[in-house]
This record gives sequence, C-alpha cells and structure tokens, in this order.
Amino acid sequence: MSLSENKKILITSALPYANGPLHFGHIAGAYLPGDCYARFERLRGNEVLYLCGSDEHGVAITLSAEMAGRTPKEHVDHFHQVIQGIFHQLQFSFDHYSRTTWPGHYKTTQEFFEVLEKKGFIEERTENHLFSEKENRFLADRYVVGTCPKCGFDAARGDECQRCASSYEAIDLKNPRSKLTGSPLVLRPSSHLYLRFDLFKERLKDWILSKNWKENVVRFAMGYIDDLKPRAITRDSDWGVPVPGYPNKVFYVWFDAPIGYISAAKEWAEKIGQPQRWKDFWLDPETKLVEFIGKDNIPFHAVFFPAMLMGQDLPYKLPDELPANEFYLLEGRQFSKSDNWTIDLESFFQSYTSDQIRYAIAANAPETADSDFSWKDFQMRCNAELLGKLGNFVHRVLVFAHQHCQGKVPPLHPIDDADRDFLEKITLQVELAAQCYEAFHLRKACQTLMELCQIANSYFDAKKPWVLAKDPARSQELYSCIALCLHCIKAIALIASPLIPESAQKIWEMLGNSTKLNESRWKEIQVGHLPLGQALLPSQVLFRKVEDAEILEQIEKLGKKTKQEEPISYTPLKKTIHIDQFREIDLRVALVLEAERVPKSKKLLKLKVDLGFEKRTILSGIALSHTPEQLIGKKIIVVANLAPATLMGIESQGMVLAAALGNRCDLPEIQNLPPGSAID
Ligand code: B3M
Ligand code: ZN
Repeated sequence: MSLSENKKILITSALPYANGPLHFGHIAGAYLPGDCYARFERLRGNEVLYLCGSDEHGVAITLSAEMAGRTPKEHVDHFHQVIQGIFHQLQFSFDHYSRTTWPGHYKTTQEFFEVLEKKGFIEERTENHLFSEKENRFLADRYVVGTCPKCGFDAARGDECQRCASSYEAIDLKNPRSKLTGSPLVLRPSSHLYLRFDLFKERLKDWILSKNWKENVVRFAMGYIDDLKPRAITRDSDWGVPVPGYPNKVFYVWFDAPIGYISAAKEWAEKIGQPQRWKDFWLDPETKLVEFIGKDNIPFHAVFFPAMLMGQDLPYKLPDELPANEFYLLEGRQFSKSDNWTIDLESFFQSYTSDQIRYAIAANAPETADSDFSWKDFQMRCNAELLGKLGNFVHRVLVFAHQHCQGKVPPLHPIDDADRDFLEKITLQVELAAQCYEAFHLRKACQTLMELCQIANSYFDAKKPWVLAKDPARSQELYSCIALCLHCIKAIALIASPLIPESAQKIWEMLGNSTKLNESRWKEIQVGHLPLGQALLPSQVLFRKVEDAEILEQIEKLGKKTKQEEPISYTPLKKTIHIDQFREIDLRVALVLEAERVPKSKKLLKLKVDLGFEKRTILSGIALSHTPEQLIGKKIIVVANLAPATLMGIESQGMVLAAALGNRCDLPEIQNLPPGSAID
C-alpha cells in the first residue's frame, strides 16, 4: 500500500450534545474510531486537523436543562466540562475542541444562512406545527414524542427516531404528544424559514453515487434523496443561533451544529495565531475530509449538511469518507441511564486504565453490525489479550535481554530460516495493520496486533532462547533471537500506538527510546532497526489483571436501581428576584420545644418553637416524613415574618423551611448558633 505523506486530512467526530455525560455507545461510535484514525494518519506523516466540540443548542438541551432546573447556559457549561473531562481521560487527541456557543460559530452560521438566502434556497412558509393547548406554546422536536412514521416505534422523538434512525418533521409523527406533560397536540399554523433541500436532489445523487461508502450509508442516504422536501430550519425559541432579520427565531440545531465543524476550524486557526489557516483545510480540494458519526446521524451528514455546503459561495469540501458506525449495546441492551443499564464512567476510569478501555471498545467496535460491551468480554480482552499475549511477550523478552544480553540491543547476525520467516511476518502484520487503520477497521487492527503477539510468542517458544543460553557456542543464535524479538516489540508498539497510546509509549521507552512515539513516522519505524547496543529499560507492568470478583460485582450492579439513580423530576426554577426582595424575608433559627400531630390531618404537625426572644406555634406539612419525636430538641429554620394563617382551626405563626423532592422531605438543621440567630 502507499504510505502517502503530507496529505491534509481533516477529521471530525460528531459534536456531542452537551446535555449529559457520554456513554460507551457514543465513544465506540464516533470518538474512539476518529481518534485512532487521527493518530494513525499523524504517524504516517500526514497533516491532520482533528476537530470536535460540544453541540450546545437545540431542544434536547433546553428540555434537559428545564428538567434539571438549570438555565440552558448553565446546563451546557456544566456538560461541556464533563464531556471534555471524559475525552481527556480517554486520551482523545483533538487538535481543537470547540463549542457551538462560541460567538464565531454564531457568525459563521448566520453567514451560511445569508448566502443560502441570497441564492434563493430559503423561503418563508406558513405551515401547521404542533401546538400544546395545555402549555400554550408550539412544541418542537424533542418536546414531542409520538409514533415513528417509518417504523412504528411508539416513543419516537419529534425529529428523529431512536429506533430506526429516520429523520422527519414532528408533524409527520402519528399520535404526537408533549414529552413534558403527555398531553395531546393540535396543529396550528406558524411561519418558519424553509431550506429548499429539494433543489439539491440531482447534485446530491450524483455525488453520493460517486462515493465508495459502506452500503448501508449509501442505501440510507439514497432513500432520503428520493424523498427530499424543503425543511424548516428555524424554531421559536430564545436558545440557539439567532436568525438574522427574524426576532424570536433561532436556527434548528441540525442547521447550526454541522457548521460547527467549520467554526471549530476557525477557532483553531485563531488559537494558533493564523486566522486564515482553516481555509487550507476546508476550501482546498486536495484535503481529505473524514467525518466519524454514529448511524443515527447519517441523514444529516450524507444529505442535509452536504446540501448546505453545496449551496454556499465558497468551494467547501464535502465529506470524502463517512465512517458511520452501528449501535454499541451493553450486555445486549441499549445503554439506558434511567434503567441503570449503564456503566458509571467515573468509577470505570478509577478502576481501569484508558488503554484497557480503549482496547476493549476497539476490539469489539460496532463496525458492520450492532455490537456489545459485556463485562466478560472486557475481562477477556484485558487478561487474555492485552496482558496474556501482548504484555507477556514484552515482559519475557525484556527480562531475558537483561539476563543474557547485558540489557542492550544485541546484534542480529546470523539469521536462519525461522528468523527470516518471523521477520517477514512482522513486516506483513505491520502492513496489514496500516490497511486496517486506513479503512477504519479497528476490530481488525486489534486482531492484527494480537496475531503479531501470538506469532511472536510462538517464535520465542520455538527458539527456546533459555536452551541457547546454556550453550556459550550458541550465543550468536541467542542474540539474533532476542534482537528479532525486540524488533518485533518495536513493531507491536507502532501498531498499538493509535489504539493504546499510553502503553505503546511505555513499550517504546522500555526499548531504550527517549523520543515520543506518536511524533515518529510509521514508515521509519517499520523499516528501521533499533540501534545496536541501545540500553534497554527494565520491564514494567503494562496491564493489571482484572479479577473475576470485580467483574461479578459489576454484572450484579447492572439494572439495580439505587435511590440516587431514580429519575428525578425537579421543580421548575422560579423567576429571578432582586436581592432586596430576598432580604425582606426574615429567616431565624428556632428550637423545637414540642411537636404533635394535628388531629384529622395526615400531613400537618403542630410545633411549638423557641425563637429566643419569643415562643411561637407553627404548623408544618412534614408529618409524612417526620415523626414528632424526631423533631423535638432540633434547631430548625423558620420564616419569622410571615403573616399568620389559620389552618385546621389553628393559627400558624411562621413557616418551617424544608427541602422537598417528590414525596420526600428533609429539614436543614443548625448545629451551633442559638435560637433567634438570623439567617441571611
Ligand atoms: N449532537 C447528535 C448526537 O450527538 C448531534 C451530532 C451533531 S454533529 C454535527 O447524536
Ligand atoms: Zn422509526
């Protein structure tokens, strides 16, 4: 194969929604494959720009922010950090990680729109949209659930079906209802801007058919193109990229998000102090553009975004490759946070190294069919493969070299047929691995790596260097054997580097190298030999054994709900008040002197409290969560300047502060200060 160099390669991984932590499904689909490919192409000497960023707009964000009691901005700020943390843990090597709330992205999106408008691809239309009479608002996309018009799935989202990956307009759903309240929706006219995707039909068709993509991607995309209609690209919302000239409207998230790939390049160019540099990637026909996505994103990357690019004035690159992966399941079922059918990434990272995780996911990547993370498989990958085959070979050779070759790279001379055969196989596996990476076949790359380890172990066993070591007359043979094994370890480090970069670097250093493997060149390492006499480092443990007990414990955890993991329904945030309004509320520490149930009331307790300067009677609706005995003697917080109110014939002279969630309720308690202390 050609080991081309100096080609510009622009790589993107789908921009994750900043509305929750990522799970393994995402990582297996669009991120790990993208990172391995970027690492491989850099090793080959190509000029790689690998971009990603948080997708921070859209109703998926406003909806989950609303449910979490945060503003959209607070919500995305939080999850942008969380997601970046996960990517960092997994050693993802983005050249830049942006976010779609970057002001430069707003500008780029608006310019994109203005060009489309100028060229006649935008039209305003008044059409029916889904309206909730109960909530008195139009509901878009993810605020709507209903039956998928394509596959009949009855809990499909309003803009794309999570079961069959179709994309449609919310009004196409059967039996549409509000996601928040479950109430039925009616059609009401509303005016929006539509992008005339239909005008791109022929160009899209020709373009897709000229591609040599996976069959499922082409089939799926062609299905869309046949049926291309104008689609609304605006929404009524205040969260998103504002539509120039249309107050109160923002762009539909799938309009602005893919433009994020371009604005991420712009932000990167600014960061490196060469603001025009993004054009070298995006506007040069010589650039190779590779977009890594999960299969649910195919319509947008194979049809809608390319049409938007075709409708521009500038010669934007269209994707050359669209490696779209299938779904990655957990023990045979879709990952689901609400059912606790998930893996807590934080504790996962504490127990296992990023390389163990990367390798286990890559070895089982959902490339041609849905695949599965299972704990047993994870254990097997870590123990039998990484430790048993790879780690073991590196260890036994290094230990041997320290014992019998003075800890240095020995001479490779003379060599016999078995040595020659081994050498050829090493070369072959390295070439095979390169082909796998180039074709986005991570599973096959992992297999190739393990085959090489297997070949190496068999060679070592057949050569029996421990026998050679007993006969001083055979020291040349011994040296050749160990020199070849070290040569093979170098090849292992090389082909392992895109997959398990940390361990590959450690191996590289154990061979006595002081450079960075990921800054080296594939070709040079492939053909070169370790310098004769180079001092080796002692062997160090690369992978720890994963014990049966820890795996059993993990399997048992699956599907069991813990209290904190139940889905929480938060009370919506109240409107903002001024500090002066807050200061009007007089909060005081109160000691509970007496407490008793109010006859005929399930909820009310009657408390006698001491405020230091006076005693009061206060009624509180906490009887379902607290017994009178639990309260007596506690110092709680009360609103002391509330107008008295009569409940069940008793006058209540204040209000107890309590935290509440659903039916549960908890009282804040003061430890040290006396009754009457003010709280502000
Ligand atoms: N955020 C959807 C997703 O995470 C969306 C991808 C945008 S890529 C431009 O599946
Ligand atoms: Zn469907």
